[in-house]
Amino acid sequence: MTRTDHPVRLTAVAAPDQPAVSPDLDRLYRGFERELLVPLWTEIGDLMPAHPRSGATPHRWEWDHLVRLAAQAGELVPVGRGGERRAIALANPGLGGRPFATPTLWAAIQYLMPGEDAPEHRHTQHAFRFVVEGSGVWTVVGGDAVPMNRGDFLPQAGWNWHAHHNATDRPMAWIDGLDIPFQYATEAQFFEFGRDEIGDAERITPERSRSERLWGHPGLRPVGVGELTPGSPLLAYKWEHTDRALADQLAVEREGFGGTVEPGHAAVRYTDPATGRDVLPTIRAEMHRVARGAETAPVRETGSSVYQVFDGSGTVTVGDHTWSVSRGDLFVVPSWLPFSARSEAGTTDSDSGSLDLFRFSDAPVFEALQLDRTRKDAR
Ligand code: GTQ
Ligand code: FE2
Repeated sequence: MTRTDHPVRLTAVAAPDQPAVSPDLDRLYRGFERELLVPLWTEIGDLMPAHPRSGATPHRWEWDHLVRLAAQAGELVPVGRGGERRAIALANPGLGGRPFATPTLWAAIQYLMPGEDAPEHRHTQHAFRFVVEGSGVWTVVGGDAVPMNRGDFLPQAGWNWHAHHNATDRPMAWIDGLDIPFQYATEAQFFEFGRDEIGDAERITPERSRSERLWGHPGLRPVGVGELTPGSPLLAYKWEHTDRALADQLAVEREGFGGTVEPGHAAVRYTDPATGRDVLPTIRAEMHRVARGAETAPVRETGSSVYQVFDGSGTVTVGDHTWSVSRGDLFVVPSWLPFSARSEAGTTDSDSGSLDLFRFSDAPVFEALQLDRTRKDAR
């Protein structure tokens, strides 16, 4: 934009004790425009609101629709160098068509056809994969092949080389979460291409990655491992552990010893086994279980979240929006809007009736900047 474009456009406004916009006042505003100046008094309500007013809108995406479109993309759009990934991002309707689920978070469905590879690259953006259904893809992070199965959470901190390969004869879908919108605002991103083909030594399909064999034993830190890079050194958090942690938490609560967030609401946070902190510098991830017939109290928090229903069905409320949700559905909770969830008794005998919600958020950023606030609303 050149200096002569005068991108500042102002409407003269009379001050409260001034009857009207006088010619002098209008001249003052044209002067502001020419010099690229904007007075605080016309902007303060937007710039310094009494409480957060997110530009993002509560919205829900149905998994069936996402998978159907991703499968069509699988038939029509090749994956390879340049586009890098067959990933299709959730675009929040309040964010002007940008591929941003919230002002800070990217959420996408990624799809790989049988035998396909997504080429190696690295970037400063922090990322994770979460698998709601299917199996058969290995993500190769720094040469370590990590299997992906239903319920697994796979963090992958920025600047690690990574590629994905589908070793089976079936397509696979999963979701990616990244801090792309946050890093876009920081203007501090870097990106590099890696090898066009990963080595045969990495196109292997181990049941457990090196990282899991070193770091996947509760409370046991490998003594011989040297200096660590940012983010969790554990590259996969297996569903069997998450599931057992939630079931045990609810059982301890039922025995009268507490341990849950609130009655009938168990939750675990994925943490870095080396530090006990969040798995990624900018992203927090959790799994919540709302037991059969239980309901969570409405909570407001600064910062935004994306949820995916992992299992069960129920009703979720975000601000003025209420949706029925079931397996795979995604929805967003913008900053400072109250969120609550209720499980619905399952329709089959085998269904436990609980609602399992995978959640990721930008909380580590807000905590680091001391901008985190939480308020429990009265029901
Ligand atoms: O799988 O490496 O959804 O780099 C967006 C950017 C996935 C990935 C996304 C990425 C990736
Ligand atoms: Fe990537």
